[in-house]
Amino acid sequence: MTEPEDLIQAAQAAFAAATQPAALENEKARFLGRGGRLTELLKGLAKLPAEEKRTQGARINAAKERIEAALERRRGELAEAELNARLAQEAIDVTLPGRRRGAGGIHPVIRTWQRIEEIFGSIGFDLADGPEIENDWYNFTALNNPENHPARSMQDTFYVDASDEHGKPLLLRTHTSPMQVRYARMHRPPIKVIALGRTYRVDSDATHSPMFHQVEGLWIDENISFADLKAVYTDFMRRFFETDDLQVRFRPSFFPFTEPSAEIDMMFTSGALQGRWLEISGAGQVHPSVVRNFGLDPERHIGFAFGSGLERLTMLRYGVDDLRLFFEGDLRFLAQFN
Ligand code: 2U9
Repeated sequence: MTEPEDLIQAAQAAFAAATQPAALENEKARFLGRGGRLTELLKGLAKLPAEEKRTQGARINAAKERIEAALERRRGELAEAELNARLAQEAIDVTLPGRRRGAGGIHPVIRTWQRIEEIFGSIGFDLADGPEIENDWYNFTALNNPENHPARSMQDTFYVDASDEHGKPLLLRTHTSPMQVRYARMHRPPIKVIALGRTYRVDSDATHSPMFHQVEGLWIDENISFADLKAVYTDFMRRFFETDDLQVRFRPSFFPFTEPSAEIDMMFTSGALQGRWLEISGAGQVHPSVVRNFGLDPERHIGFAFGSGLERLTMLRYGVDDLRLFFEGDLRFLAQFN
């Protein structure tokens, strides 16, 4: 028959061999459980004479206490080992660089917008503003665009489900010109103003987007000529592209709101794009009917205007060949401009 002291040794060895809490609890059941080895010893007491029963009972109780103490100790050791293992695994290396929140950047087209504001601001041009949802008069009629002009068709212009006070449907402005009209009706000449903003047309391919950005300039005074327009525009181009190696030419064209009208081409005389004429803007002398819509006498006041697409200017400045890249929101593209 096992001696109580041998049982202590056996339990200590079994507890030490258990390396997981679950295994330790199994060993506990084997030694201290109801059908365990200590219970077996206790059952043996019944057969003993009274005197021996007392001493043997005291030995068994002492053994039980020692085994329970050994169990507690081992539980403590395993819990500590588990904690240490977790700490080692989840250690934070405080010397690693932190994960920064990515800094946002300015969209390349908006950079162009800001540069244009700065350049024209420096030569005394004011900024016009106005709504993106316009009425027919400011977007078309005031700009000498007749009722039957194709630009007014549903295929070219986005109409809104709402009308102005004359019952005419509201629309998404097709150019920034209505801002200039609003400005010119509120100010007296000399007027030197630019208008920048989002514009909308039913158009979508590699060089057209249904939403795009324009800048337009308007200069109204008494003794100005096409030469002034050409000088201002050439100076703007040189400052925008940061080079003097650039030529500008005007070709005859047609717009309802200007007469005469011109397309403006430019050519770099150095660099990657050198030697090719590039269409960059439209321009012209403001049509007499439009000048009258400002409450001015076209015999006295001359106006010059130009208009450019900001996407086109941005594409040429950075060498981007597909306008859709500006609107896809792909950070691999956009991050290059910051
Ligand atoms: C007023 C009177 C006249 C603005 C002008 C153009 C010519 C022109 C296009 C260039 C590329 C727009 O983005 S684009 O498609 N613009 O060709 N714009 S003259 O003329 C005005 C503006 C306001 C009161």
